[in-house]
Amino acid sequence: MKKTKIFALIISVLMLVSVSGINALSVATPLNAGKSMSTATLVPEFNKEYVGSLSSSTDEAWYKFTTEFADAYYRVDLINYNLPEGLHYHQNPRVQLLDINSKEIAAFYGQYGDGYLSKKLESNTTYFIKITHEDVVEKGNFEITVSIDYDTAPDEMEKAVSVEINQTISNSLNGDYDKDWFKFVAPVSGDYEIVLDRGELPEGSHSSSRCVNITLFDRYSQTLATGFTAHGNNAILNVELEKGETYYIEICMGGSEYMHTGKYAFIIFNDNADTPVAPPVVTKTLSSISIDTLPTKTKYNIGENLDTTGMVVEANYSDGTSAVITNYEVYGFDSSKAGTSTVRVSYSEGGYTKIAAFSVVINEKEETQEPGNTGNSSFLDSLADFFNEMLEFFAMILEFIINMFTSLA
Ligand SMILES: [Ca+2]
Ligand SMILES: [Ca+2]
Repeated sequence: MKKTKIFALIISVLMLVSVSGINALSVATPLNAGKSMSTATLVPEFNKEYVGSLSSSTDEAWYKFTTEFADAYYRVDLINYNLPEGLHYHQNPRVQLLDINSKEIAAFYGQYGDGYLSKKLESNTTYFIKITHEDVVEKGNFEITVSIDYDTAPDEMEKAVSVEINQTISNSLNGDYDKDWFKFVAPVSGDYEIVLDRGELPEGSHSSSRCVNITLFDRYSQTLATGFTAHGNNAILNVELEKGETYYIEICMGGSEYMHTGKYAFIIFNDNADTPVAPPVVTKTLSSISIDTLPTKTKYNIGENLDTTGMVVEANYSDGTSAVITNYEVYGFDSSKAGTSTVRVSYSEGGYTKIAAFSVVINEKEETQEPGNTGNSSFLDSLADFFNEMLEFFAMILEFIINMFTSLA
């Protein structure tokens, strides 16, 4: 091989390495951790991957985040990039979730390096994440993500959400002993079959403590039937129900696997039921949301309220279709200080929640400038401010003189 060819080869390999390096970086954003609770680094965005590091066995990586909604599960995921990992707990990274009083809310040692926790947390509260590793001798990286999952099925029987029979109902278990309660009224007397598909949840083995559990109750909380999904099979309950009676379904993970999160689906069958024919099983799921048109107002003064007039939000689905949505939630707007405020738009459908964001500018003073007119704006602004102040000053002197003459007269 000629020397030039070898050089060309080396250069292409180097280019390939650097390009893949850039790709890897574009997925997760570096975010240096604080070294103590008081210097904990704020996780800027939920559902986004950040990369931090540990450099010794006494090193501590501290992050913090503030919750927004009640009835939301906050999940902390850790992926070990190149820290030591092994069979024993001390050979893996340790992740602790603490409240402001240093009380541990939940914790895990990454199994073979990786792991997660999911907890239903108080709304509008700051929590801390502490990451340590007993076996680190040189600097290594990890990836951390804090994400939100909404629990759309209540945890208590009394609040059970109503569902129809002969229709597929999809929802998700969100970890942390999540229980999902549903209720239905039997339209006819007779035999019913309730089928639970574990969906994304773990397969489990013969013991119900390791599986997705389903239980049917009558309105007196008496258990009528119970089942669990094992060895990849659906859980099937066969029961005889009475017309007009209300029945309750509880779905949860078995005790030893309570932290698992994922989607499931179930259906309550009755062939003779006088209800609409079941629609085809929906296979499309919400994959993202996008802000199609930004709100007309993008600049605010301190203290002003958010105005989303003109905003168009679209939901995008796994089958490539999309639809304009209006029942989304907007949060995160803060006009208490000047600068840029990130406004988030959140939308849930079929157990999936997706978030999009846009930024607005919060101005220190009243802005008279037309939107889109940039250029020498800051110079013009200060000139306008200067003249305004001059006018105010002359008005003050005039008022003083008038007052003086009035009092003399
Ligand atoms: Ca749930
Ligand atoms: Ca629930």
